[in-house]
Amino acid sequence: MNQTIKRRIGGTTIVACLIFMFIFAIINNLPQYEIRTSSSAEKEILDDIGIAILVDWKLKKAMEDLISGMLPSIKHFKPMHIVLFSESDVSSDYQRRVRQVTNHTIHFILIEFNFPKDFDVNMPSPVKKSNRRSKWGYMHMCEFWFKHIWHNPLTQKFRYLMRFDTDSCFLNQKYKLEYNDSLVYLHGLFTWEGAYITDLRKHILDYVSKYNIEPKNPAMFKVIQDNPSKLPMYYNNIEIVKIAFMLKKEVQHFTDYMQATKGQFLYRWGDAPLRYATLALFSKPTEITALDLKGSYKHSCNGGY
Ligand SMILES: Nc1nc2c(ncn2[C@@H]2O[C@H](COP(=O)(O)OP(=O)(O)O)[C@@H](O)[C@H]2O)c(=O)[nH]1
Ligand SMILES: [Mg+2]
Repeated sequence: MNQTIKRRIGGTTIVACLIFMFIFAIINNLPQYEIRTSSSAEKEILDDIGIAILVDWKLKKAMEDLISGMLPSIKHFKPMHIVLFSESDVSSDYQRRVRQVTNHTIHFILIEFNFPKDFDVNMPSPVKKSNRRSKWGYMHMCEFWFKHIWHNPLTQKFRYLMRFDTDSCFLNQKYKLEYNDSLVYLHGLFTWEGAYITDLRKHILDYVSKYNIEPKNPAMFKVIQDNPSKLPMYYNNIEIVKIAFMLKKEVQHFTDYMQATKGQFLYRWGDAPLRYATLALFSKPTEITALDLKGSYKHSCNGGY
């Protein structure tokens, strides 16, 4: 190659580089409309309220309860999105059967159940051995409803989430789906948890004093403070929750703190007493109300698992 050709190629490369840098600089300085459009599309709201159910597709009874009890019992609801979360795959036969019994839009979402870091899965489970349940399934389930559900991308496409369990059902069509924007939580019946609460109260109170929390709901918090041998909770096999509330920085901080104790796996802390504590600390009394179930809802409908 002679010198003239080499010089020409060198010159062409420099010009190409300059053009590339020029275009790159222009693109970088353009307002990011494209990006904004696509990210807001991802955050697109599917509906104001969605329904979430956790299902173990390996548990035949849970599937049958869902298909013959739960889903047919909410046929009278306005058309809604129902998200069926599971850590196990659902067969196409069950997908078909689920879609056949409901007029609502069904989403099958595969999730992962992970153990806390350095957790010894060979240690004895805090719950009695059951022929139906897996050794750690119940604890994963409780952690899912306490922590993971709120971070799922599909969950975040709704403003409110209504939880059901596979063994829940409506007995009639009296219940009217009613909530308003001022509410962060609509709850089921009040009760006490006396069994699976090892160190739970202590951790809640430690958190409050460590981080100088002033509970937003002093009356609810007093119930936690005043009862050393049991903890208050609302049955949350049915609940309506504002997702933005659960994702608030302070709520997530508390959630992460409690999760880091591994208490849900070590002692089977339920998501219900944890939910009550979350509401006692971070929601105002005016932001909570009872669901108006008036004898129209039942749990469990066909025996437990
Ligand atoms: N995917 C999955 N779902 C589960 C598991 N254990 C329970 N569930 C579901 O979680 C919900 C609550 O479980 P359930 O056994 O009714 O809890 P209980 O009412 O507190 O005894 C139901 O929808 C169950 O089908 C599990 O190991 N995996
Ligand atoms: Mg149940």
